[in-house]
Amino acid sequence: MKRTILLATAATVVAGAVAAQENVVNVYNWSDYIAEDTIEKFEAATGIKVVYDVFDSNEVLEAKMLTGSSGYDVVVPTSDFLQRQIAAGAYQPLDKSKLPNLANMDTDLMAGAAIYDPDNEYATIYMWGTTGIGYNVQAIADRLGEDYEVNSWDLVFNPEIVAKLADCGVTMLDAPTEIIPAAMNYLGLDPRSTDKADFEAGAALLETIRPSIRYFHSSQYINDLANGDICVAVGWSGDVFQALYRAEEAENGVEVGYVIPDEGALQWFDMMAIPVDAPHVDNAHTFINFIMDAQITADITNYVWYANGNAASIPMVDPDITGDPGIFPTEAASAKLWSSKVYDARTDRVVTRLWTKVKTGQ
Ligand code: SPD
Repeated sequence: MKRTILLATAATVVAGAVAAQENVVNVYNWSDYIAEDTIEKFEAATGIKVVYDVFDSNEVLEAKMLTGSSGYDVVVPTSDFLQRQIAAGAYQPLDKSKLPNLANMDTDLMAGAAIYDPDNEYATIYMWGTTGIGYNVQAIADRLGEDYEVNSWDLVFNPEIVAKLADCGVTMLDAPTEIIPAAMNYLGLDPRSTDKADFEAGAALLETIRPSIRYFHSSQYINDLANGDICVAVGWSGDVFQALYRAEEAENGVEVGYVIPDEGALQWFDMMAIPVDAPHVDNAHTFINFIMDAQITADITNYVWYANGNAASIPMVDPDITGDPGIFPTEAASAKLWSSKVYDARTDRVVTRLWTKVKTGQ
């Protein structure tokens, strides 16, 4: 009898340990994309431990999603990549009965995201933004004159202009599906075109300016802009604002600006989704619902300077952020934004091959 009780106790302890071990949620999000206290607050509110990893490229996330068995419970693909991954069976439908905070979401923005995910069946908006130009105000004035107005893609795509900036450091995202269409748009072509000749024209322009580009990378530019180590970065809106904020905090005299060029820019949505083989599906829903809490989303926007899709959070967002046209574009600027086209496998191969050539010259 005593032995049975002992065994039962041991079994209970082991079961408890497994349960405790299992009470986790594995999250894979973009770098520099969450408030400093979000995870802490989630763990305190739910008792669920968060294992948090980061990436800075949709291609890296996509490789993991298409291979499967990533071990992640919540991931954050951009909407065009999401669509392709949904088609490949990488995600499971959201159980909306477990997401009461969906009621907080902005219906117009969710309708925009539904173009990629009909009825928002698989994902909800995390943050959204634009791909524009971050720049060091003084470095540009020194090289192009005090009166030069930074309002055009000329700054990076006009070979003569960008050559004058090469010495202070011009960088671009390592994001072929964003940079090649931006070059196409500059040439007067449709940035959503999937015509091979249009991609080739965009890539040819990029090859022309390649000697003036210091690097292609999708996260290093935040600190480099903030420290004055580079002077221009084609980058994501909130990341450039983080650079601006870091420079202000460092009081290092660097003034950073962000512009959505007059010719237009890419607007994108980053979406929270649950991989089809997620090990902790309930916890994934608890996490997504927590993020959609109005105050939690407002805290994230206030920290990372990205616009969000949570209408209920907006009154709690710093008016300097809601009022900044670089973060919440004006109507006139919005009219010129384009959304990503989803590429099929063949188009994707064309873009990848051209991108390799742009970056390596081969
Ligand atoms: N540091 C967070 C960056 C988030 C960028 N999302 C990618 C958008 C791609 N179009």
